Amino acid sequence: MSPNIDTRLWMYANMVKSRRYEEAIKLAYIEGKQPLFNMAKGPIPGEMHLSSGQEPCAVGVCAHLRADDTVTATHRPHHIAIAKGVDLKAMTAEIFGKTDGPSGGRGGHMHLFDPKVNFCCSGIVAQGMGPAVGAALAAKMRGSGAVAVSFIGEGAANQGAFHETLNLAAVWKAPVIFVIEDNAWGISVSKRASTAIPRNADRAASYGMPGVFVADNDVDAVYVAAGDAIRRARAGRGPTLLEIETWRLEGHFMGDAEGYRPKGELTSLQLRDPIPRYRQLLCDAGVEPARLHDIEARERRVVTEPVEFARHSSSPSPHSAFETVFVK
Ligand SMILES: Cc1ncc(C[n+]2csc(CCOP(=O)(O)OP(=O)(O)O)c2C)c(N)n1
Repeated sequence: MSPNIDTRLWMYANMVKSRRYEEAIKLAYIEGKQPLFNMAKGPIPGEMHLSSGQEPCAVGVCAHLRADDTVTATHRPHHIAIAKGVDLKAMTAEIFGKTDGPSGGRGGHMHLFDPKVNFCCSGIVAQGMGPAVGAALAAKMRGSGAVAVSFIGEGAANQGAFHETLNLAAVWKAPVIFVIEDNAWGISVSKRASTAIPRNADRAASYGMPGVFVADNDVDAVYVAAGDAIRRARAGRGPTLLEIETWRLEGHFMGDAEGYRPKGELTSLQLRDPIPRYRQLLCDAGVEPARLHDIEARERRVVTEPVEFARHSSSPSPHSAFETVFVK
């Protein structure tokens, strides 16, 4: 089913929020970092994987989700967390390594969670797939009608966990949707160099589930494909594998020199930036530019407060480092 105008505006607003958020995080991240990959310096410690360009995957799927649906995401999680409705202040404090984060600053940007909306993510590639199947099986046993969605990069499709979890999800007819965000690169390794077949969606056939490919980072097409898969899961008809062609407009991580990108690739991707493209589509559909302008102004304001909150939150005391570890 195609998205109605309210859903389309929600998806646009969420994509804008996500992009403004990544821009704000990027600016804060580079403060005092010289060279850029000096992870110990500046207000945000550790690595930083930005999701700019991949927003259609997050909004097109999460537009269908309820708070009790589970989402597991990856080391590149901000766009998905935002679309799932994760508390932005707490999330930002975690990214800054501060005590107001859900893990008291110990998890950082790759290890965010929010039990209110059943969201978590992990820096370990393919890690979220098993827990997503577990959450889906629990929902099925409880009869809650909830689903689980496991977001992964295309690099994760070559992990053993991918094949094990797809198999078990199909055996159990679990209400789970596996979403591959195919940005064509696993760090600096191209998909062509790592993956035996061009379309990971074809792998679904090995596990007797539908495999659906969505081309061209197309927001509305993601919404339609995800809606079909989620309705199917809620109706008790089991899992789906969704492969979305997307692109990252930043390096693998902040400080990545991106020497592996073919000349001109980034410029051509920037020209196909999904956010201005969607804006144009909405204008062509008759949405007043002033309405889009209001949304843009509102979302720009929304990201300012969490960053200020995180900056002013306190840092954990050094001896609290041992509070959450097992010591013999
Ligand atoms: C199990 C495991 N192996 C290796 C790594 C190191 N690593 C971090 S990100 C990454 C590439 C992931 O590529 P992809 O899944 O396509 O996601 P993307 O970064 O493109 O979003 C690798 C190999 C890891 N974090 N976990």
